[in-house]
Amino acid sequence: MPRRLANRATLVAIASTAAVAAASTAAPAHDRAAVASGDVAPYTTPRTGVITNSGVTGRAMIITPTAAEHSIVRLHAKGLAPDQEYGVHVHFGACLEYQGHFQYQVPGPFTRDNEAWLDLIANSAGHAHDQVKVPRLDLTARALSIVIHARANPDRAPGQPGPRIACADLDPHA
Ligand SMILES: [Cu+2]
Repeated sequence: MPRRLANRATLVAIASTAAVAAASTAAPAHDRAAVASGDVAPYTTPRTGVITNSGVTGRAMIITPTAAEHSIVRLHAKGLAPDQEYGVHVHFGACLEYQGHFQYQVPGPFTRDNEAWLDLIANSAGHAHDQVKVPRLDLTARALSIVIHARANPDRAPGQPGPRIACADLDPHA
């Protein structure tokens, strides 16, 4: 998958650049990249469109390098059904605000290009990870979260991603 290989190479490049910057100028971390991260947890409050107590946990992170035109969205999860695929999106607002998909153009099309999507494909142990390079996300403009849905994204399998099964609030930090 060229997209994933490119993304992984980009992350390595960012890490290398950061290491060089740290050695030569000792610049504070927030001068190199903005980072927001959080733990993935199951929903516990019953609600329409939500599956509670899915047992899915993990860690989510968005990295926005200073002055870059892109961000990296990264997700690890476990507790998934073996060999099953799950659609994931960056959503506006906190997990318990149940807002819709983050969109670059609002309102705009519900597409991978206008939103920030990931695809989790669980291994036989129910673990999965994905990382994507997307157009720049401003991590301080408004709250963001990452939502894992019960089924695959619509451009990868018939149907819709379905109910939410787990979520991470993304807290910006320096
Ligand atoms: Cu979603």
